[in-house]
Amino acid sequence: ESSEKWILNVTAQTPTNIAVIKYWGKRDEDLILPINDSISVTLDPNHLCTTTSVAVSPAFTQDRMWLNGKEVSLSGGRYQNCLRELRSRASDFEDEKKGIKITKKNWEKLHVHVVSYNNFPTAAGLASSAAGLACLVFSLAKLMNVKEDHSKLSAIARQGSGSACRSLYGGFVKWIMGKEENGSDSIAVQLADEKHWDDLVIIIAVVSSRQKETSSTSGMRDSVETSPLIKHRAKEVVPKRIIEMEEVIRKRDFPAFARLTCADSNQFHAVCLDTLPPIFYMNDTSHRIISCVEKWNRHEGSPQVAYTFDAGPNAVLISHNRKAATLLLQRLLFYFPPKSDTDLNSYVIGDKT
Ligand code: 2P0
Repeated sequence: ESSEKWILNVTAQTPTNIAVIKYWGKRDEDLILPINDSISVTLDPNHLCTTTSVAVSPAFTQDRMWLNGKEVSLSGGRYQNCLRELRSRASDFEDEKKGIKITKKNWEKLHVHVVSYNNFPTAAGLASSAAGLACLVFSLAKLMNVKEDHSKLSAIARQGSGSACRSLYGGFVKWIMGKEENGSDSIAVQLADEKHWDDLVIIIAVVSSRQKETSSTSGMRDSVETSPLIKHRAKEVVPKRIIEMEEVIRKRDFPAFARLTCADSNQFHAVCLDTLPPIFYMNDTSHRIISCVEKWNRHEGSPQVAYTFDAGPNAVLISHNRKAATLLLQRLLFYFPPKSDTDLNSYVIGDKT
């Protein structure tokens, strides 16, 4: 009948986040519960973000999703966990004008379609799961009229991908590891909003556009099973760094922020090397960028730029302000000169191709 020919949709946009105190290692693989707290900064939504549209209609016969124009399967456990958690919290919805009425019970039977785009090349190996899963959970929650606050939604996004829970807030965000076995207290909280420290400028140096060889999920599983260093890190090092980092962010103390951020990135990669078999996420170009920034920071007397590397060779460079960012770009272009015919918008520092 005509009254059943409706479609209801919601579109949302979510930026990715970059950890300055890293998450690496789970204590529960299914619920995605980490072995330590982490802190991240959420990027400006105009860059590195995911746009997701979700729709529901009685005409849909199954849940389906398209990522960057290609259909992907929603049958994986992580997607299913998120969908189940959201459906169980859905509320009644009514739009009299359009003749749409969905009761709480109907949500269990109705199917959704999801269309998601990253505004950056997924192949560049830049964190895409964080923005993607956060956006999926947020847009579905809006569509299904889920009446939960951001922290509850973060616990659902966490079950899609750990780092995704931190993308539900802007500014600086802490993912609290929590104590509960069911994960109910493993949530993200905002430490400071996006206006608190808005003179920071983040530059991402794409070192290689190739896909990483070891996924974060399997890499951190191997680290938890084999690295002696990861235990020391999670128990002794990170808890102190979290307290220090919160204070440093509150005070906007850039030199201390840079020292902590660089040290934590380096320890995360040391844990990777301490894993059996060792995991190499950084390459020679990454190492050259570190040396370049370290030398410059020493020369300046107090750090002007912080570097941090995730599960790949690309450098995330956080500059104190626009002036430091301009000087940093000059240095990068000097040390890693592009070929004369390079399009600077897609210029990759280290690819030999
Ligand atoms: C982070 N990373 O804190 C750390 C630093 C990579 C290095 O979170 O298995 O894709 O989906 O929970 O979230 C990447 O791990 O892994 C990550 P899952 P995820 O940002």
